[in-house]
Amino acid sequence: MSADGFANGPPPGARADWTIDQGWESYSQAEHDVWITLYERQAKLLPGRAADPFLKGLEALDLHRAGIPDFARINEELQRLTGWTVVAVPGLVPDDVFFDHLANRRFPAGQFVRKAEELDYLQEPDIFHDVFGHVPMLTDPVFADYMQAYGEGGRRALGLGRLHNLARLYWYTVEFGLLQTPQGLRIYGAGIVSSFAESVFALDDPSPNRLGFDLERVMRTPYRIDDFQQVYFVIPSLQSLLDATLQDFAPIYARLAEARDIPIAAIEPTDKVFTRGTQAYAEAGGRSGGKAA
Ligand code: HBI
Ligand code: FE
Repeated sequence: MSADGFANGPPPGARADWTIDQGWESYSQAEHDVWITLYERQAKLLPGRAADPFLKGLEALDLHRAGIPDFARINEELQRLTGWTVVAVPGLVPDDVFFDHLANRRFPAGQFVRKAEELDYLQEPDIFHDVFGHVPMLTDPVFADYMQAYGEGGRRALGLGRLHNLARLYWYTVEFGLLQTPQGLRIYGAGIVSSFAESVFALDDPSPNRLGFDLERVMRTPYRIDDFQQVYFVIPSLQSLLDATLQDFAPIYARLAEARDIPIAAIEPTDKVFTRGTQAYAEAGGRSGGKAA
């Protein structure tokens, strides 16, 4: 939604904090079937690809295969585990609203589900992206703390005009992050784990760079919103991600104000390189023209 889409406050029927009732009983069987199709596909694909905290969260919340989960039900378990709750929103909400929810351990999830004909690509996060992609990681205490710290940092970044830097941190961790494990790289980012094709591309394709996570470096790196990422950043542990947010960002923001962006496909001399990508997919035109290997 464009920025002015937020100019006149929450849409009709939404509360001042942009939340709405999920209205679980009003989902049609066709909508439940879309969830089941997406769920079954990912549930088969992800063991051995998704990070353990994600798979454990999926089990703990029993995002069962019988259809779209009722937020009231999953919130009982989620609240008990980490104090988080999922709240329904009509779609993207303004940054300040978004950060305020996260800072209060409320995850705003789209209430709508994608159409059967847009199974593999949609512009705005729907309930599958948000609830299947994001919510299982919120059962992990360390990641739950990270997401709240992100919300608090977001409010500060807004005030300092550094939102675009912080949005990159969110993008390359919460949405498209990879975790290093003794068994190899595993996915924890919601944008990957909720996507059939990117769950394969992000780990297996020789095209993207895979680089060690560094907070300041990530904040200087633009990202793709319309196609697979050209670079993925790898963290050694969820704790290291939380630790990175517990430092004072003011000196970082001061240096960022003087630093140039790093070209999206570039590898810096200081980067820890897991994969030096070919960029073949992006150079062949990506989703429109390119084929994953
Ligand atoms: N709103 N519902 C919703 N979901 C998001 O992921 C979201 C948002 N508003 C703003 C936003 N994300 C990003 O701009 C921030 O992460 C920076
Ligand atoms: Fe998301």
